[in-house]
Amino acid sequence: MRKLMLAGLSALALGLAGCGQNESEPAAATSETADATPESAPGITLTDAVVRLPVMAGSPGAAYFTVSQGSGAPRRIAGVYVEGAERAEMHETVTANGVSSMKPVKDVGIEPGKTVEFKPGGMHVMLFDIADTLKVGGTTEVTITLDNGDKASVPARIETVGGMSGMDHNMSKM
Ligand SMILES: [Cu+2]
Repeated sequence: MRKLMLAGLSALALGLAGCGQNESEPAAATSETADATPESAPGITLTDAVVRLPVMAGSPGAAYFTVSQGSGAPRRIAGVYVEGAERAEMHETVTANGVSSMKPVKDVGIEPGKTVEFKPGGMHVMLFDIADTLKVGGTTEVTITLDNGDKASVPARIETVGGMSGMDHNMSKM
């Protein structure tokens, strides 16, 4: 066995990194003292979390939620994790010359007194490789990680792309 195998592996890793390198991002997060409680970032409130499953299995899904910061220094959301999704990327929908497209964003700023919404047509989270354990009508958990390493989690309702009551998806099935 030569280096071929290694080369293959790193090519795979690159492929997986795709458009968002969030995962292996060194970020600004220097490891804090061990007594910090990372699971509940002080002053951070996460609400209205929804995970939308793709209509076609294997396609990306999306996650939406609202973040507000009540106190503390301005922070950046450095990463998002959705239980049941292999990978989550923060994206922003941009419209130029009447054409909308989306691009990955590395981090998203928050500050006290300000509310940031992740929603369709704006900032959103794209979900890749979604486990089939996530079912419409169920719940999962969305966790954000801040640039200082603090985290905040919230339960998210699971819907289809049709969302609300739109489309003709049978919610009781599955
Ligand atoms: Cu997107």
